[in-house]
Amino acid sequence: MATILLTGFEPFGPDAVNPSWDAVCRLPEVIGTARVVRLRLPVEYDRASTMLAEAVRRERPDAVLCVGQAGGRSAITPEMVAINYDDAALSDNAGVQRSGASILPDGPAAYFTTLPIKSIAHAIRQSGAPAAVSFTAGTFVCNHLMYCLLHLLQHDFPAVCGGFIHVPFASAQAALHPDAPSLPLDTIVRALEAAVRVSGEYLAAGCGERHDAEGHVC
Ligand code: PCA
Repeated sequence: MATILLTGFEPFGPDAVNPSWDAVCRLPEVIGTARVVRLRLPVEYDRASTMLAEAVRRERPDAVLCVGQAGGRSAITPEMVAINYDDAALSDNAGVQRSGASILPDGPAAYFTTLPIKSIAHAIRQSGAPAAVSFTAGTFVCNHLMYCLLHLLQHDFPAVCGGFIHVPFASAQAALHPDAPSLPLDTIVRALEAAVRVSGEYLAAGCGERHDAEGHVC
């Protein structure tokens, strides 16, 4: 059985909750062909990526799927790419603010996800939630974590797949963000369950690209 390491974040900014962790917590321990191992991460550039690297070395997962909140988005968005750039007006939870800093000065400009995000987005929509592939994970802690994860995997664990999914606000946050879209937490949980199921199937199939009837990657 494959092991998938799933991470979510603690709350940050004005929010008392973060639906990424709240949803990850509610997932069952076994989903399809995969066993789920969970990790709650701080919203801190450096500590989040260090804790994730430690967990990858400890747990030896077959895939790593990190989840974060993207307030203002209306859909669940598997991320295509992480860029080598930290830049946010908001400070992280350790009080660190970064303006246009490279994550790794000698690292590549970007890393692409190694999870089948088109299939994941499709499966999420079938679970009843809106989903779309995203081509920016932002320039705050989530992008930083995804970049550091994919760098670690490429260099030290090339057989391990990695990716990131942003989720909208949960309905419980709507009072604090009346003009932003939100989804019921149950819907986010079902969506992540679908994402893990597809990732497990992808691992079980040997990580080959999937193609639809017309030969397009899906
Ligand atoms: N979202 C932030 C960081 C933590 C989280 O859940 C982001 O999108 O960078």
